[in-house]
Amino acid sequence: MTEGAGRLRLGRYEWSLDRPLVMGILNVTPDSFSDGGQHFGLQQALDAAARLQQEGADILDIGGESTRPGAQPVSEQQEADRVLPVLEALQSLGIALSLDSRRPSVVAQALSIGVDLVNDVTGFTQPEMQCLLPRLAAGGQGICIMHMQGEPQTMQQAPHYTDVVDEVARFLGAQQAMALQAGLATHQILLDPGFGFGKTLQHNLALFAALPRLAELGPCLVGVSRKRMLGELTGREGPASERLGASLAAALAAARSGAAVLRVHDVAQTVDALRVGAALGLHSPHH
Ligand code: HH2
Repeated sequence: MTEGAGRLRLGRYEWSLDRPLVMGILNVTPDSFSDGGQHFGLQQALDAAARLQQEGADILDIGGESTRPGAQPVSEQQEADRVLPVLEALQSLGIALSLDSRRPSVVAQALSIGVDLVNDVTGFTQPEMQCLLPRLAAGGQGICIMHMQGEPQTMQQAPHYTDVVDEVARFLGAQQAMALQAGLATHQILLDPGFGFGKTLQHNLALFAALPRLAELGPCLVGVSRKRMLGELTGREGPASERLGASLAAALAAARSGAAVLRVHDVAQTVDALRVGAALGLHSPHH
C-alpha cells in the first residue's frame, strides 16, 4: 500500500483505517433515484442528518443534484440554494461533511462555509475544479475522485471499454497524481470507480472484483447502495428501497475487499452488518 493509506484525513477529521467508514447519503433533491423528495427542505434535511449521525455515520454526503442515469441537470443557483443552507446549519453537528457536487462555483462557496470533503463525480477533470485543489490542500480538506464515462444524461446508453479495470485504474492514478502535485496527500484523496456511472453490470462486477487492486493505489470509496446493478442481480428492478439486503451484502463484500469508505443510504443497517462481519472475521472491526 502507498504511504499514508492506513489513515484518512478529511478537513477537521482524521481516522485510522482499521475499519471501513460509513458515509450516509443526504440528498437535498426532489428527484434522487432512491430518496429523492424525502429530505427536500431545510428542516427535513437537518432531521435526517441528525438521524444518520445517531445511526453511526462517520461522514454525511450532501448533494443537491441527482446524478442518476437520465437525470436532468439543475442550475448552479438551484443547487447552491439547496445545499449551502444545509451545510451552514450542519457545521456544529460534529460529523464530517462531504459536498457531492460537480460545480466549481458551488464548491467554492461551500469552502467558505466549511466542508471536510469535496466529492466530485467528474473526478476533478474540469479545469475550474482543478483550480480549487491548492485551496483544498491549504485548508486540509479531502477530495473524492470518481470515475465516470460520459455524462449522467446519456452515460448508460452504450458504455464501452477495452479493459474497464485498466482504464479506471489509470484514470484514478492520473487524477490522484494531479492532486498530489497540487499539494494534497494520499490520505486525503479517496478513489472511487464510480459504480453505475457509464458502466454495464459486467463492468461494475469487474470493477468490484478489482477493489483490492484499486485499494493499492490509495483509500477507496465504494458507492453501490440501492443501485441498479443490485436490482439487476436480484431481480428487484422496482423501488430502490427494496434493495436493502442486496446493499448490505455488497457493503460487506466491499469492506472485505479493503474499501475505506462505504457510501450508503441505510446507515443503521450497514453499521450492524459491519459489526457482525467484523466479529465473524470477514473484515476489520467496526466501531
Ligand atoms: N453515486 C451517486 C452520487 N454520488 N458519489 C460518489 N463518490 N460515488 C458514487 O457512487 C455516487 C456519488 C448516485 O447518484 P444519485 O442519483 O445522486 O443518487 P444517490 O445520491 O441517492 O445515491
